[in-house]
Amino acid sequence: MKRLAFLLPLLALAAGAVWLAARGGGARRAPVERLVADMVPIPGRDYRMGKYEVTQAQWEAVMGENPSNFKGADHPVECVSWDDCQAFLEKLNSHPAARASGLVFRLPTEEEWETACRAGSTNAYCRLADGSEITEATLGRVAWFYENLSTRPRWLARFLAFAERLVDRVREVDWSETLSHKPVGRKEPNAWGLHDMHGNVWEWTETADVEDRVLSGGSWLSSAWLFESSIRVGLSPSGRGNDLGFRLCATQRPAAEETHAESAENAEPKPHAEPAEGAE
Ligand SMILES: [Ca+2]
Repeated sequence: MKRLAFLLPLLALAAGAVWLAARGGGARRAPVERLVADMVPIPGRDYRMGKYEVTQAQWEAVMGENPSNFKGADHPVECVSWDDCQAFLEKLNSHPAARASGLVFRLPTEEEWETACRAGSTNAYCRLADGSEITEATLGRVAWFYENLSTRPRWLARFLAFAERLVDRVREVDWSETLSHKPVGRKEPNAWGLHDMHGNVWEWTETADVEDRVLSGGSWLSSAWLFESSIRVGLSPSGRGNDLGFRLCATQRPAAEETHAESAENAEPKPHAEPAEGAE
């Protein structure tokens, strides 16, 4: 019996390790591979949209640094200008994981972004997988915004802060207690499986507005009316802010380009190639 009692703490430790592994989702994919795998086909259209806003871990994996003000590996990257996004896209498109996917990555146009956000809804906000449509009253189901970031009672906030610190220490994850954007994918997705289209961080689009570029979706600092799918704001392409991020859009690489790239990679010099029949 004494021997069994000695084993109990070890069993508890093993159970804890199993729980932590399960909570971490098992094997994790590398950030860029994850980014490429998370492109969701948009029904009836020829493009895909990122399931989540681009995260800080993903940005850092491509660019080698993280410019975000509020740090968190699985939070959306922010403080990235439209120009910065172009540099990111150029590097991403030459990454082996991106090339292997056969996709070309870019920013969505304003129209592509709005279609993806609505997921079939014709009202101000998105449609959910169950067919219901989000209203201003139910926006908290899908969006992080300033009014719903700080609704925890003080005692609960203190308890959660303690629990979060404990989990951070064990898993070495940065769970910021500061009011800011949240890790991507914590809110319900829209009917097409896209998270955080409303809120968290504004998202750069490809669309130009005179000399500005259009941002969509509202952010953690916005009020609910700015979350309407059709609301757009313009900002200089060099503008940055801790509530400005982006999400990827991708289209299939043209077959001719793929074949050309493949044949260029596999091409071997053939100095003694026979001329084709009939050729001079
Ligand atoms: Ca967003």
